[in-house]
Amino acid sequence: MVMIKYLITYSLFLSNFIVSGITYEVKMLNQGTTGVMVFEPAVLKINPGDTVIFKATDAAHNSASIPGMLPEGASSWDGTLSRDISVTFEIPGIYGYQCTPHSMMAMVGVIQVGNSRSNINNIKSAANTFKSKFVMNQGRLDDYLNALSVQ
Ligand SMILES: [Cu+2]
Repeated sequence: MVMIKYLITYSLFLSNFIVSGITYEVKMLNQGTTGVMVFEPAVLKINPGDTVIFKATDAAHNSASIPGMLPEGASSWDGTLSRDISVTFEIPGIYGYQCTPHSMMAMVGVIQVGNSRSNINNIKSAANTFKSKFVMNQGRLDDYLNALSVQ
């Protein structure tokens, strides 16, 4: 009887684990190892069903999806300043996001969900428009997208 209980508990644990996916943390920082006003890590490859918690490690940052830098059918998100936000990614493809008040400083990040790169051309064209407003770190978004393609 104890053994059966154990097995049931164990299989419930396993199915929870599979359904809920893996949780990653991305810190929102004034100063990171690669520069100022950064997400860390800014480049992530995850699986569908995984969750990313954007941590308000430093204040006055948020995480918000960039219009035009989402796979078709994916939901946008727009975090509150200085608050953690948890986003679960179900739809495969490439996502670009920003910190709204520091987007001019290229405080951006990219996430690839699954192996689908079907929206890479849309992402690149949106990135070209978006990066024209950067006043510093002009190469960051391109570097991140390139880093994603070799992962
Ligand atoms: Cu910021």
